[in-house]
Order: sequence, then structure tokens, then C-alpha cells
Amino acid sequence: MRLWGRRSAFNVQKALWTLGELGLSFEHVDAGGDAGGLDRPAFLAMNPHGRIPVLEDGDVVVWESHAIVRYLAARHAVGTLWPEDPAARSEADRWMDWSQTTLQPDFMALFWGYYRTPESQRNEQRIAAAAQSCAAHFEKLDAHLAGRRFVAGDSFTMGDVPAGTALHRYFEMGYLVPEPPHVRAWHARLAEREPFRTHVQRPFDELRGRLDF
Ligand SMILES: N[C@@H](CCC(=O)N[C@@H](CS)C(=O)NCC(=O)O)C(=O)O
Repeated sequence: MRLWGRRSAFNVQKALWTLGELGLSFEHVDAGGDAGGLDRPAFLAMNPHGRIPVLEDGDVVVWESHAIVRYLAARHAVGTLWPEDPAARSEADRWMDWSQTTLQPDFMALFWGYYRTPESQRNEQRIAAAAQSCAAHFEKLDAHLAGRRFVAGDSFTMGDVPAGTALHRYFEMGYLVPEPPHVRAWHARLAEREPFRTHVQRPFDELRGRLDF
């Protein structure tokens, strides 16, 4: 297996974390950011959108971070990361979709608006609006996590990966945000997992004030 994408990329981290959880061996290829290469014909033949991550598994090529997480879980972790029962799986699934469609756009607006934009170019109003939306989203997740250890119940599943990946940057980027107690406790639980520490809890200073990729 081969995973394409720079380790500092939020969406790549979801795939790396999942690969780590599954204990799979794979080749990592740096791509995107300073490494570039996303506009090469060979890369575009794998992902016509020219984005990372991309997973190659033999003849199978998967792009879109959540599709990669689902593919890996379905192939290698039936009954654990990929709950077997459709109802249980739908709980993991819905928080993944929620993360992609609801949390992530506002989280990206905050992270890009605040952290990745040089101070002199920041739009404080837009940043504050994005921060407020993120806080409201995390409040909803907080209410869901009350009485649960993980997003889909007592055990870790693929449902924890997308929103879990956002936490490190959300709390560590230096912008003052509320700290909902159940989200914080969940974050601490994720931080007990070695693949989360290795692939997600990484320094991200190289992205500060950089809008070029
Ligand atoms: N929806 C896609 C988004 C992919 C995406 O935008 N990836 C970013 C990195 S997080 C990228 O390719 N950026 C260009 C670069 O890093 O050079 C996914 O979830 O995989």
C-alpha cells in the first residue's frame, strides 16, 4: 500500500491515523505543499482533482480522505473501526459526514483565516464568525459525547477520525476557543492512542502565515 500526501495536511492525517490504528505497513510518499507533484500527469491519473491524500492498494486507488478511512476500515477492521451492525455503523458514518459538511468548512475558515493568513492580512470579523460557528458545532458534539467514550459509543470507530483530527489544531493554534468538557475528555482519550499522537499531534508551525498551498 502507498499513501500520498504531506504529513502536515489535515486530510492526510486522517488516513495516516487510520493506517496506524490498523497496524498496516505502507509506503509514504511526500506530495503537495513544498514537495509539490500534484499537477504531474501520473498523479492526476490517480486523482483528477490533484489533491491529497491518495491511497494506492494494489490496483485500487482511493481519493477523498473520508472515502480512504472508510475503505481501510471496511477492508481491515470489520467489527472494530467499521461496526458490523448497520445501525451502529450509521452512527459513526453520520458524524463523519457531519464533520465533512458542517464542522470542517467552518474549522477551515477559522484555521486558514487565523493561522494560515499573515497577521497583516487577517479579516478579524470573518475569523470571529468562523470561531463562533465552530464553537456551536463543538457544543453539539459535546452534548452527544456526554455519557459516551467515543463518537459511536464505547469503542473507537472510524467515526472518531475526522472530527478527532481537527481537535489538535483547534485547541493548539493560539486562538482562544471554548473548551467543552466532554469534547476535552474525548480528546484526552484519543491522545492515549499512539497513532493519534504520532500522526495528528504534530507541530504545525510550518503552516503559520502560509497561504501558498
Ligand atoms: N475533500 C478532500 C480535500 C483534499 C484537500 O483539499 N487536500 C489538501 C490538503 S489537506 C491539498 O491537497 N492541498 C494541496 C497541497 O497540500 O499542496 C479530502 O477530504 O481528501
